[in-house]
Amino acid sequence: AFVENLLKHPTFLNNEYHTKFIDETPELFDFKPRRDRATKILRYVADVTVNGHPETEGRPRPPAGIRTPTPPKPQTEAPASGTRQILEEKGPQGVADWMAAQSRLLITDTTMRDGHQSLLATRMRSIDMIRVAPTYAANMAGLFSVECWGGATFDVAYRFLQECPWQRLRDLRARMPNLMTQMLLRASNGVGYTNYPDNVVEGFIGRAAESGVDLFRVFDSLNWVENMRVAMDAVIAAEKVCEGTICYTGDMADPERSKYDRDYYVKMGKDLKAAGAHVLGVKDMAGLLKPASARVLVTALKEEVGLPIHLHSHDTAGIACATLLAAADAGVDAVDCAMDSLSGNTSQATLGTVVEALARSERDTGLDIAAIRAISNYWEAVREHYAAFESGMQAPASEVYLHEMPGGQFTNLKAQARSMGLEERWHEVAQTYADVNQMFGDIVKVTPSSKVVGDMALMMVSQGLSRAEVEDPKKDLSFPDSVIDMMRGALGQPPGGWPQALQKKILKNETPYTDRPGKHLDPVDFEETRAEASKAAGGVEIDDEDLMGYLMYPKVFTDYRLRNEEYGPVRTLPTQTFFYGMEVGEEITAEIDPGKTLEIRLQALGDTDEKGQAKVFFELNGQPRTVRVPNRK
Ligand code: BTN
Ligand code: 3PY
Ligand code: ZN
Repeated sequence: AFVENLLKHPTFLNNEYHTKFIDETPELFDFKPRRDRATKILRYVADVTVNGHPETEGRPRPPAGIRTPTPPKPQTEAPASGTRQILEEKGPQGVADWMAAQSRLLITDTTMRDGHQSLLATRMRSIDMIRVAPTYAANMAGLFSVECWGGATFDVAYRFLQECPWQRLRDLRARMPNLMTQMLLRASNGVGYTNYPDNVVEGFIGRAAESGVDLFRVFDSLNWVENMRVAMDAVIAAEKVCEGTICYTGDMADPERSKYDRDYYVKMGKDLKAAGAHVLGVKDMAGLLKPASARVLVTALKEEVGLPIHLHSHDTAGIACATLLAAADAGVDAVDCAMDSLSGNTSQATLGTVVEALARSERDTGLDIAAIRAISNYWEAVREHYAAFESGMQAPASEVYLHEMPGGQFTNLKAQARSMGLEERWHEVAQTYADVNQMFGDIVKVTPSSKVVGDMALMMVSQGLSRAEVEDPKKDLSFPDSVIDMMRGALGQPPGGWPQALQKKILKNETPYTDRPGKHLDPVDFEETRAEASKAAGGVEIDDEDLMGYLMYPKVFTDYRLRNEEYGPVRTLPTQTFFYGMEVGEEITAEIDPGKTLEIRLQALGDTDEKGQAKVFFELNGQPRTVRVPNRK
């Protein structure tokens, strides 16, 4: 540890040291006893075994004796070439041209991103994805793309799963060399909840492209194309596929909701094309697009915009398959589905069902249904490990047409309502969410604007406030910070601007801005920030991926790195062990480096001493090891 401190001391690094340097630099002797990674992992396992994991405490448990699932075998060692090769050989425009030339319906598998984001609170761990990735490459080479990064997965990986999202990306990329990886990017909001400075958005995208993202689905939470350009330009500069995306909201067929009609979407599609999109995304984040409207919308966009179209929907109302099939009939190029066992309800349409429905038709997907079933069976077994994060949603519901909550928000907001003691009043929350939307001027609701609507709705229900009371200029109220920021213009501008009377009430005498939020944010000095991040995380080295993690989520990243020093590479533990620890007599393996495997056996749980330390007896690669951890029970 002393040598380690010495080697990274700036004076030493700058060659400014002299013979007295060591005597005059007492901080070189500030070190905790250094533990190796195996010891750190044992401490983690011991801690969770004795104390439980805070995230699964009090939640439903997987069945006793549950085993780590085995992925189906890859059918070949040399996966057939796929869309990734098209991107490498012909570039992003080559991918778009290839899409347009296909008669089959192209399919994106969203299981590893939106599927578990919408069903399991984004809690799926990398190891469960990485183990099946070679099977995807070998047996699903005909997929258009695998959505496996972005959205909420970035933050949740650091915050709740104690793992590095970048490593997940690199590991998946390496194991699926023939498939395009896809990420969901919230344009200037990156993978966060607020606009970031332009150079952070650009830096983040450049890094993501280097680390393995092939296709970027870029959307703005208010459908403001002006606020998407920085992100789209960066994707284009990285020579990756830029899917400029329209968020679908409201009901195109309803003349009362004429703000978001056919012409609105066509205009936005044209604007995205002019901004350089290679592919046009249609993101129906709440599952509001009805089959008849899908037909009208796809036809209009195909005719008037002319880009290949990639449709994303949610099955919250139980209608997503019908919507995708209608879109397929109208000529949509690609659609999003989740593997059967992680599909339905707030997740995507059922992949195997769409494949079967189109088999032997003009739009036959060409995917192997037996391979799909085998992979779905794997995900079914994986899903059992995440029982603690199931939402309890028992059936699809048409109520989504009332509240219009995105699939990824629905279960989260429900959990938030539960934690505020409002579970019994859920349907009231849903109605209030709809009222808030109207009060805000009928806006697109998707991360982060959806969170603002949710914050306001929860406040109103918990304080018993009606829309009329909130709007009453004479009634003094303190609004949630997220609402104040949005009214300031910090997320950008919705079509037609914010309702002025409400905006005035919320901002009092402050003048809102109406130009791009990025214009008001100074560029970040990356090297200064790197030093700051290193200091915050206890002097560790901060590489470019870490730096982007810190820029998106300073506190979340710092806490992750500090815990990493304590617990080591816990991402290599089986999921059951990570969330529940071990049973006496159980044996597990954890591959901490390629070829370096720890065999861990829990021998016994010992007593807790007078200092509150519990003794835990392991065998590590056949050698006895005793670990002491604080007993907090
Ligand atoms: C978290 O901090 O919420 C998640 C990271 C893991 C924390 C570990 S789990 C074992 C130990 N017990 C705790 O309460 N925290 C750590
Ligand atoms: C996200 O931004 O995470 C979403 O899934 C939006 O639908
Ligand atoms: Zn979605």
